[in-house]
Amino acid sequence: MKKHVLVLAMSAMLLAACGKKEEPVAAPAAPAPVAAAPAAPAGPVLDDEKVLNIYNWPDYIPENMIAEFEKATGIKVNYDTFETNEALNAKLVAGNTGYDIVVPGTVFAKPQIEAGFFQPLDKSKIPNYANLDPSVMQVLTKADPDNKHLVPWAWSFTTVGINKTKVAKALGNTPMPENAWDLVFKPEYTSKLKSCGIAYLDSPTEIIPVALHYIGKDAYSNDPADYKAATEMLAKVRKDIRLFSSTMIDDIAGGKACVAIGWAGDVNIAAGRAQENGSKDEIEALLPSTGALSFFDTMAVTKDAKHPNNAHAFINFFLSPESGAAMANEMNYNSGNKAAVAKVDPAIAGNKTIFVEDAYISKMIPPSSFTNEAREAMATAYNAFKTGR
Ligand code: SPD
Repeated sequence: MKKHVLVLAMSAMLLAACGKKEEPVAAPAAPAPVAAAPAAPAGPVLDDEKVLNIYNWPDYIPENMIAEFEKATGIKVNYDTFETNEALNAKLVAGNTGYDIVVPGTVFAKPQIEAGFFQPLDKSKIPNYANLDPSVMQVLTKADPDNKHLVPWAWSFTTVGINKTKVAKALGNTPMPENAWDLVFKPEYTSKLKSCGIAYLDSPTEIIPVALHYIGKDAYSNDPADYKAATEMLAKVRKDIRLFSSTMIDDIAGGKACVAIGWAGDVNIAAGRAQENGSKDEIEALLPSTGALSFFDTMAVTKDAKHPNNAHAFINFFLSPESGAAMANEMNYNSGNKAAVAKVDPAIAGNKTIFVEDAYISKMIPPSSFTNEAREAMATAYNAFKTGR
């Protein structure tokens, strides 16, 4: 990766040097020739049809980003959303998605790349690729060896989010546990917190891995026997779970849930939304003592994209320092864009659940992936737990 950054930097230096050398040649001595037209600034290569179809998670893009891209390029963006990796995967497996860019998590992207769902990126059309954080690109190689198909959209971690005010009231004299996962997995706590609402993300590949981690197993185990052990633990708290949610931000901000298994970025969004709605309650994403599960969502261009050039133009736009900073400042997500960091608001840059400190990063469980068979077994185990069977 470092080599790649170096090569890009060196090419840029070479180009700059070449430009300087050419200047005297372009200013010839008399007799004056017909003046050459000034070179137009090289813009991105676009497709004839000025359209781009994007499929992404909800609440995951700064408010004006699409409008700004449309204004800069004349491309009309159609933007749809999905709520789980499973939903996106089902679309990709069915084929002919109609989307040019999709945003899978790396846990799913590995088998998706292997299945040939994405085309390799043409990095010559993404000059802002050089802004990416090499350490993030290194993590992506687990799903995408050689970084051929994916660039980061954002990363964060799956954790426990709480409405501190409501949780303190519901727990009464019981002190907060040392390990925040106890709040959502240990009957001693869930039996008290059910009064103010416990919510789980509604997806097998979100809940089973954190449950596996809680019972001391590999969060990315491909062994169905481990799923059985995880759902045995989960069955003990099933009656206390109020919601299996795909609208977590509103559920926390609106008071339907006081504790949730959710994504740190969304919990931070919920905190801001509750404040906007006039709530004085403190909402926060916790850093469990045993670690949280980091995740990386990525952009990929579908293999049959009808607008691949427009897709590359959007990826380049997204990888600008301004877009990266907007992802942090507005959406509370770290986009893995190193050049953006200097433009991030100090309050956001100091939020340890957005810009996670190295000491906690080393505690986090990095993403891995599941085989298709394991995912099926996991879905069966999860559905049995959810329906209380
Ligand atoms: N607001 C949308 C956040 C998207 C999060 N994707 C999470 C994937 C984790 N496995």
